[in-house]
Amino acid sequence: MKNLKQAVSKIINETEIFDIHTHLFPAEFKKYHLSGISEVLNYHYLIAELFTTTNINIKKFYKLTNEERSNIIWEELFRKRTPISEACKGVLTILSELSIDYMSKSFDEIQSEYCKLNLSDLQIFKISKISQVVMTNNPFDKSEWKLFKNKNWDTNKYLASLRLDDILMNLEKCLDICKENIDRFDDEGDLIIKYLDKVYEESRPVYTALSLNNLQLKSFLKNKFIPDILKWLERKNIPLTLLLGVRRKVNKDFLLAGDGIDKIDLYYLSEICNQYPNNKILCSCLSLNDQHELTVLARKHQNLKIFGFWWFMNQPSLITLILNLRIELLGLNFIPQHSDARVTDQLIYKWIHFKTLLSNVLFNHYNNIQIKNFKISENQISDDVSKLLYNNSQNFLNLS
Ligand code: FIX
Ligand code: ZN
Repeated sequence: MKNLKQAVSKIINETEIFDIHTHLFPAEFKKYHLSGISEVLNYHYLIAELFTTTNINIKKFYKLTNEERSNIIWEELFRKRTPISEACKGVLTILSELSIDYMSKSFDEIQSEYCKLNLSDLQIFKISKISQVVMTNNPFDKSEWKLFKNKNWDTNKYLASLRLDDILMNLEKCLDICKENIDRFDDEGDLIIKYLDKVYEESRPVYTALSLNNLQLKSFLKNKFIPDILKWLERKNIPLTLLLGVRRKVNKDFLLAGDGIDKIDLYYLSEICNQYPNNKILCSCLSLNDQHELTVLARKHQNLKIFGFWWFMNQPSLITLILNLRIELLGLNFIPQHSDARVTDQLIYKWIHFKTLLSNVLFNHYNNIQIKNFKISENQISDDVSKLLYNNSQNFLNLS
């Protein structure tokens, strides 16, 4: 095919996206929905960069309003220094996509121009070609769970997922919440399952997720509640999503910006896949060290699907390297990216950055098979890209 490069890039830009892991909430859920330039600058990736680049007093910084914080971040990272990190470039991508000429303006001017655009979440979905996002919903956070009492938002655009980290981290609190909602139960295991049944009915989640450090991963199969939870997931036919390799509070003063990477042993992931062959497992690992083994495991377990470039992995140099590795070992049988967006506007940059990398990587692979006389058509490229950005997720979540 002539113009293969342009064809791949055009198809990628026109393909609808299913974003399988975000921390977004619909605009109707006002207290939790984040949008706008001030929130974009208050991203914990940029806050960590600010803390380690300057000598700013962390406690004082956290006492400031979001407005004041975003002003400082803009001044320190975008004006006094060259905004060259991936998180900074993300902000520049958003501003340039929205045609805001930030170089010649003060931060106040940038903000007021941004505000005037009055972008809604659905407009941002449209700009970014996002058709659906999966939220992260904690059924043990009473205030956040009110979302499902309202149900005044588009449940086809914002799908739910149940985040169960609290069962491992704060069991007593979880049991109290279960008891407030469930009158009759046999034992604690039965209580948790009955509560999961209740929140399932309320939210219709597309998967259940847990983020684990190494110790939690190692002891996962020994946890007395896990066999019942896995049986429950099998009955509901929804995957267990494992986000592996986080070490929470490496620097606790940094708060949300203070989490780091743990060293994990993926032998235990393989054991979960072996012992529960009827459960579907979605997995993303935080450290570069684990990517090769994770990819090999996805070749060995039919019930395991890799997704995304999570957090510290979401760097262009690493994405290119590991995307190639995944294609080399798995073909197109993985879910290449999720945004992890917390602020709706971040969808713009997260997906533009990824699509540029995907386009280059796919072009090289198609070019390579063309040299071997394989005739690739635009339709076939379109099918491939749809698998990567949409269908692989939909199929694994049983939505299609
Ligand atoms: O645990 C998670 O789902 C993480 O993605 C987040 O909690 C993390 O803070 C984040 O925003 C990473 O992108
Ligand atoms: Zn996340």
